[in-house]
Amino acid sequence: LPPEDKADKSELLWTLLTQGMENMDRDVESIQKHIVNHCQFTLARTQFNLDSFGLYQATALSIKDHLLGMWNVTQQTFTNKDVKRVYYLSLEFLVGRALQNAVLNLDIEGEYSQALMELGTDLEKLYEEEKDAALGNGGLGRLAACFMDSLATLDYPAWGYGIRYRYGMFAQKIVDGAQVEFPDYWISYLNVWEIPRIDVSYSVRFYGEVRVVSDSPRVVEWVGGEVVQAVAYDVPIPGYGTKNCINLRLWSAKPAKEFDLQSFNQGDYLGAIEDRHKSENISQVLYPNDNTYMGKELRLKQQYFFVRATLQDILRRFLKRPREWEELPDKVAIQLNDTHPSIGIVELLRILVDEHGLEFERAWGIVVKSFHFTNHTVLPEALEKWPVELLGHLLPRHLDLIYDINYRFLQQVQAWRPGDMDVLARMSLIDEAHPRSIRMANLAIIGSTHVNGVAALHTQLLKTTIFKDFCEFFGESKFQNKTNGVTPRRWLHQANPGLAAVITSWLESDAWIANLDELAGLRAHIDNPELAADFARVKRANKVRLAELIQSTNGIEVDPDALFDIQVKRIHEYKRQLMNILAVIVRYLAIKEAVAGGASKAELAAAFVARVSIFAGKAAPGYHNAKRIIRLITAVADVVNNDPDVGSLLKVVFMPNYNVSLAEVIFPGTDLSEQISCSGMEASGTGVGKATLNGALLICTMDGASIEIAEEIGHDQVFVFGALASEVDGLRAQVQFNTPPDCAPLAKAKAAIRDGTFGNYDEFPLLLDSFSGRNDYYLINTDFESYLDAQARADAVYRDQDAWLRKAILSTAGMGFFSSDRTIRQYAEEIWGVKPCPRE
Ligand code: Z16
Repeated sequence: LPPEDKADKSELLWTLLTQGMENMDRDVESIQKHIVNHCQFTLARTQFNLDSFGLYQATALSIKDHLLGMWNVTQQTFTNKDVKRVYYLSLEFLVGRALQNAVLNLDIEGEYSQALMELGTDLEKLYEEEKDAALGNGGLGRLAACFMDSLATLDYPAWGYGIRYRYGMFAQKIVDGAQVEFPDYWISYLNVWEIPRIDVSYSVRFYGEVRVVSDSPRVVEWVGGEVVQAVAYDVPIPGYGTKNCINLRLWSAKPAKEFDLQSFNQGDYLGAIEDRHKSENISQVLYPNDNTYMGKELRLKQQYFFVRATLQDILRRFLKRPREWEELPDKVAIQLNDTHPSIGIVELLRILVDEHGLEFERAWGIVVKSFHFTNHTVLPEALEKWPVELLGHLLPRHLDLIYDINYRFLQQVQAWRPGDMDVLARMSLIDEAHPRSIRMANLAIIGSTHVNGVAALHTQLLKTTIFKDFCEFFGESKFQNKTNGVTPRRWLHQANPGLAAVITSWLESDAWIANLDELAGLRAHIDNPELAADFARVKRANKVRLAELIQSTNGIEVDPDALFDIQVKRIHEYKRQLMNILAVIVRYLAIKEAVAGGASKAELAAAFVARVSIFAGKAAPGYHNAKRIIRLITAVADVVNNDPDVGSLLKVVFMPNYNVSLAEVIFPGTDLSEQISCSGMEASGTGVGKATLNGALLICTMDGASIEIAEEIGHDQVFVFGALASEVDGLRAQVQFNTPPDCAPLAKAKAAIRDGTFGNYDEFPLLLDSFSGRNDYYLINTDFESYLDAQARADAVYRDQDAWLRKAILSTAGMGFFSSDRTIRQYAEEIWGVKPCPRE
């Protein structure tokens, strides 16, 4: 506290607050008292109504108290040192469960485990009581969560900002083989991890009009419309091996403080109350689209609501000391996670010009220096383009400013390439096609200092294709690569305690948890059969655990010794789950043919490696073809799993409701990880890192992060196939203008679907049409035989378990580079200019 705030408080209060919970006792007895206190006084439960969920909550509350002590001192340190902070702005944070993560990061699992055992319960069981915080769709949202873990662990002065959706990612059930969505009402009665900050609240305006206050100097104000209130909810994020604890601030929409007195006075009391509550809609629900843009007004409202509250909060913190506006980029770096928060660029400009009277060019200079932008996709259907009319209606002043920005920018472009009207049309913030729309990626590029892609190939594609003009205009140095990583705390230490223990014992140190490069030390033991035996034992145990889960959720019995072949991720045509299931059909038909030809059990076993094909992932509710793919997978599973000819040679499993917690069970039990996107289309992929870290082998195209992973772990470890990104355009043209026939195995698989082998569902003809002949945009036919060949190579290696284990160990050993700690350090040093700020 600054001295003047301290003045009216007693010395005793000051001392107690400073000591706070900082040095909370970590002994078993204190932990027990602390938990029981929360049972009695926070939750008001007694021995008569204390269930496991209550005990989980009390345990989590006691852990949160530890975190808050750390949190307070961390924040005070950042303030006292007046360091530059980084703000990570993301519409998504796919955090998952928090209890075990916090317990492990605090290194207090032993004490809690014993404390609870003596209270007659099992800490591991309590972990399972927690609902996932699923405030994200997939890769982009989980990346944000991994980044928060790394930012805290590396002591960076960072804040995350997001939205506190009441309904997170929908829950997926499979009903009659098809996806059905259910609401994820995750904050049921008390979210133990959050601190409501009713005092931290900002107003946000929508609609209304722009009024000219004076002509010269030109002063305008934005008035009228609707006003809602954003209230902060803080979630503490602990680091590993540090006493730093950073903050994730999530905004929730509430009715405005300045409610419409008039309608109250006109006597429409109930109507007025109703209107007030409509404002809460804004933070109700996460839009469930991954890699597709949906131009809904409510989504733009969410985006603006989010950046308006966040920027007010950032500026309030910045202005706590007397400052020049030019210092803003020295104290603040704002990272935009995709274009979703990019209207923030215009909002900061508006604040500086309209609210603080800065001249336009001066304000724009400060804005550009403060923002940085990450792109996560080259798919055209995912790029946000807001219709001019929609944006202008909701945010009239912002549309004016976008025109102003564009006018000045296009003048520069014109000076750069005089007479080139095409380049002007391409680089303009306005797409003139009907309906006219604002290209948010163009806005994010010209409003930021750095733009980055998320893997080497992806960044290269940005520079040479969709952002080529901008790269030439601004120069290459503005465009950087930051290859994605995953946090080894959640994805190895927490998810795979067995493998973590093996690694720690062979490296004779657990330093790898905070420095993943240490994994390379495993290579020194690669010829030691005992290491292979340890790897094999752990993998088998993890496969048994996964098999038990499959048994209980799907009712399917699978053999833990079979090859577990796994593709888990959002369902998308470019990710080609369809190609995977078609290859499964080919395998099934081959088994059937062998049986029909009279093959004996032994001959079958010699011809086929026993496999379990596991799928999981959600389809966006409006994405029909993705839902059809799920329908096909479940239909194939029904037939294959119940075919006595097949037995345990092949099982097909679609696990419902893929989420972070399920991923924590699946990746440790994976033998073969499918990363089979059409080349050039998966920006990075992050599941690939989680599987490989856990000793899975990769079957993959040369796409996204797989390329760099193959390089790091050694190409020998990887089953590569398919067209290269550089070949895709040419091959597509060929498919279009000189359509090749289906290759024989693909033709067979399609024929089996068509002739009803897997049932006669309406969806199947539509699905088949969607990728047949000239429609094969994702090059399934083109890559199919090469894919089957890669699968055959995987089978051959799996038969030689020593060879397989060697590759598995080398896979894990080479993953040091793919820690999100490395990624975050690169962002900090090469983009943000922030330094670690450990607590005093
Ligand atoms: C998303 O999850 C991704 C991209 C995007 O435009 C929107 C969403 Cl919601 C994914 C990419 O598809 C994936 O390749 C990448 O690994 C991930 O973002 C994180 O960068």
